[in-house]
Formats: sequence, structure tokens, C-alpha cells
Amino acid sequence: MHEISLNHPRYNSLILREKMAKAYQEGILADTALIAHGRGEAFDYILGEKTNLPAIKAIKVGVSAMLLAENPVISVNGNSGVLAAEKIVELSRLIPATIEINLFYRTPQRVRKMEELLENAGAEKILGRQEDDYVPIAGLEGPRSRAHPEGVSRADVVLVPLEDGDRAEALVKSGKKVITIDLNPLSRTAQTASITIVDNVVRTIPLMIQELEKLKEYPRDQLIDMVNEFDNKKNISKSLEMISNHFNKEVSS
Ligand code: PTJ
Repeated sequence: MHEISLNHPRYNSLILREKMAKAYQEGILADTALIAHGRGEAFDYILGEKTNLPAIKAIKVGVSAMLLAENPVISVNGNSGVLAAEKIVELSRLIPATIEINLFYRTPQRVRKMEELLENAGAEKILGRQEDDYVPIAGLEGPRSRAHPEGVSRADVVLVPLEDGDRAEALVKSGKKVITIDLNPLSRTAQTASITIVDNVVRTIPLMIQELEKLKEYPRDQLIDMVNEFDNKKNISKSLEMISNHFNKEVSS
């Protein structure tokens, strides 16, 4: 680990980088995880590194959908696990939702590391373990087609932070409500998901927990209205507007 001075202007961002680099060295992350993280950083930078109004709206709708679900599942990959394992476990307990490991670059070694990571974060029940059964998701091949029969396979609502585009699309096609957290509003995942939260997973999961505390007191009908009235495309356009405003401001200043 490198020494990072507390008063460095980009302290938080550098700490996250160190966390990711260390997790990569420990074999938890895929080879390309740091590239994905860097892409996320770039989008976060132009979004002002804060959770914007469209993201807050999508967080509320996403949490409502999870509260209304019969079988909600949180799908965890390397990046989201390393960045937010404890908060993911807390969210899963509060909803309550099942946790399932789903890796794009799946290897038995990485799955074991993910199990360890989630157990250390307090998870008691984890699906998608190496020895677990799985049912392939229609339209996908290889390890990323895996869905646990008691988890993603029978889920009605799935939270998939930083998902790959094909998988998000296949999950939507199979009739599930897909909530994603993706800093790139133009990614295929962001574009195909049912509810897209354009924000950093590090900020989003704690905010989902905060919103959950309020929303669980709401009458069911109100949650249903909120989910039904939500227009994902419109909401994503608002995030894109924030990005273009950012550039316009830079040009005119
Ligand atoms: O652990 P695995 O094997 O499942 O692999 C995970 C990665 C993320 C490497 C894999 O799914 C992948 O290659 O993803 P992509 O296609 O690069 O997509 C990652 C998306 O997440 C990009 O659109 C990034 O902008 C976005 N992203 C990166 N970091 C964050 C993020 N979104 C939210 N929060 C972040 N911290």
C-alpha cells in the first residue's frame, strides 16, 4: 500500500484505487477490473463525484421495487464486492434479499475469494458458490449464464451493480425487473435495465439503506405507484443532461 496523505485533494478516490489494487493482488478481482474501475472514475468525475437528483430518484424507485418483490436478489461481482461488501450485506438483511455471487470472469479461485469476502462482511447465506447448482439464463452461454435455482433464477427483482450488458439484457428478457448501478449512463446495462441508478456503488448502497428506513413505513400502494410511474429512459436523460451541463460550464468559464 502507498502512503496517501489525508489532505491530498483526491484522497477518497486514491484510497479506493488502493483498495482495488490490493484486492487485485489478492486474486479477488478480474484482470480487467481496474480498467472498469477507471472508466467508472472518469464518469464519476464529470458527474461531480456526488449523487445527483436523477440517481436519488432511481434509488427510491429501486428500493421500493425491492421492498415490493417476492424474491429479491442482490447479484454481487468482484468490483461491487470489493467496494461495498459490508453495505451490500446490510442491505440484503434489511430488505431482506438473497445474495448471489455472479462473476463475468468466473474461476473457482475467484468464487472462493468472493465467498470469503462476503462472509467476512457478515453474510450468512450466499448463493452462487462454486459447488452450487445452477440453471442457465436463456440467451447466455458460459459461466455468466449461471443463475442459482433459489436465487437469480426465480427472482422477480434483481439488483445487479456494474453488470455486463448481455446479462442485464437476458435478465430483462426473462421477465425480471433489473435494477442496476452504473456510472456510465450510456452503457448497455444502463440502457437496458428497468431501473438505472447512475451513481457510484460506494455511495449508492449506503443511500439505499437510508431510503429503505423511510420507505418501509410507506403504504404498499404508494410504493407501487412510485415504481409504475417511473420512466427510466427519461431519468437516464437527466443524468446525461448533467454531464453535458458539466462540459458546457467548463467551456464557458
Ligand atoms: O468480477 P467480474 O468477473 O464479474 O467482473 C466485473 C467487471 C466489472 C470487471 C465486468 O463486469 C466488466 O468488465 O464490466 P464492464 O463491462 O467494464 O462494465 C463496468 C461498468 O461499471 C462501466 O460502465 C463502468 O462505468 C461502471 N463502473 C465502474 N466502477 C463503478 C461503476 N459503476 C458504479 N460504481 C462504480 N464504482
